[in-house]
Amino acid sequence: MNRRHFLLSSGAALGLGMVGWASRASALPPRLTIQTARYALSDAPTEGMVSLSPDAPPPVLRVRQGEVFSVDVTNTLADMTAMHWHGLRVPNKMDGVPYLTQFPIGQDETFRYAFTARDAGTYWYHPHCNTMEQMARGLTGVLIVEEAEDPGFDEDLPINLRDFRLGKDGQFIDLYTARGAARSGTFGTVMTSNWQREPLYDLPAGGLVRLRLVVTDTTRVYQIHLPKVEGQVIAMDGHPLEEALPWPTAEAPLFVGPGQRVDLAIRMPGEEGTEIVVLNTQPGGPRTLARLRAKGQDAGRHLAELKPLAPNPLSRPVLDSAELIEFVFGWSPSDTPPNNGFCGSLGYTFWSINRVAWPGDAAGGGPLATLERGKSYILRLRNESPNDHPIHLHGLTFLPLKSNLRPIASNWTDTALLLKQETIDIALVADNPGDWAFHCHVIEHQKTGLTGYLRVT
Ligand SMILES: [Cu+2]
Repeated sequence: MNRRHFLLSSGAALGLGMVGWASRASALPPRLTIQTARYALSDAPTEGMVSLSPDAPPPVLRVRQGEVFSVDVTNTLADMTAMHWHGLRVPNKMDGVPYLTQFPIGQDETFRYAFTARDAGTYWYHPHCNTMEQMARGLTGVLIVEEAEDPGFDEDLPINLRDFRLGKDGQFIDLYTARGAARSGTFGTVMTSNWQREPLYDLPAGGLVRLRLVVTDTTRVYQIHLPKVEGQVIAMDGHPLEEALPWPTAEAPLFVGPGQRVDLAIRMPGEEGTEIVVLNTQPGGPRTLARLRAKGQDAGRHLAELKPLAPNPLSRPVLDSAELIEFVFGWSPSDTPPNNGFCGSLGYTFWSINRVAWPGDAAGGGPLATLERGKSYILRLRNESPNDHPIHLHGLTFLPLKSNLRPIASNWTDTALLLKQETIDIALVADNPGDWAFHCHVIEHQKTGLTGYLRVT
């Protein structure tokens, strides 16, 4: 049994990935097999889930920065699929968008994804064909690119945050509704962290912990804070912060939309047994997402001991010469019939980009815009609807510049959370050639028109 198999079977890679930094790099299985699964999300096992093993959540995948990420994705489902590596700057052919970058993966077919992990940080993976169905049934996992050098934490805890839509019997109910798709999306009924409800994690007392919160939900915008905790926001959407973000509070929680991630450095309480909580602000009062309990003797660590994370090798846009391109996200102008090829349809069209409704996961006409390789651009993203839209761009990393509604920090990201009626300017260098999907990450919006793509020539 080699180390890779040991990591997989020991549960370290399957579950939390909570192991020491040195032994953690490249805990990468050679093959991911998409399959049906059952798992006790509530009292009774839920049938008809989709995962990468028959009875466990999708594993935390880890690779070290600069190393090659290579996995064969095999599909055993009757429905087609494709795998997308959210936030990673990969060659276009490895981006996992059906029809745009590859043909969907049919039953018993395998596609090899291989690319160099250029940027360290917290990313995730999910299907981009039959996206609604397969994500809602479980297929969303955390992908971590380890820094080339040890950042000095005592523990590293990824938490995959998402809901499931289950009835009282623990079985799936309608994964979406027309009413939800036309508004904020259809919310789940069971909130989970790593597929558990309010899990409790034992972490070293007085130790420094890197908490990676990954919102893989199809709908929910989280509003996170950790009361009475000494901590720092160190990265957002994978990348180390350029502009500091305040430590979130009950009054000013951190908004993390579908597709987004936040890395927090926290110092665990020194006294063994002390518990702290990760909370989500929501109607009806704060909700506990996870509990963290101090274990062992006080390690006596201090946040000040942490060196800032090294920046990723990104090209900084030149604003003076950047070309401005405008996009408007809104209601669908007409009842465009959905036509999704083999990647599933919700059966209706509600949304559009620049008044054009995308007919499917990634089937359709020409690009929304063509960008010249190497040039800087400012994209003006205008949300003219009364709903929030986390707008995600594949293949390129951008800097938000300003909002018409609020002060926003200018930190590298792949997903801009547009609040209702908000306009955000973002800037980027078009340095990765290909056709890059550009869509809302509320999957019901994505699947009912709010999708398109940008071409970098
Ligand atoms: Cu949306």
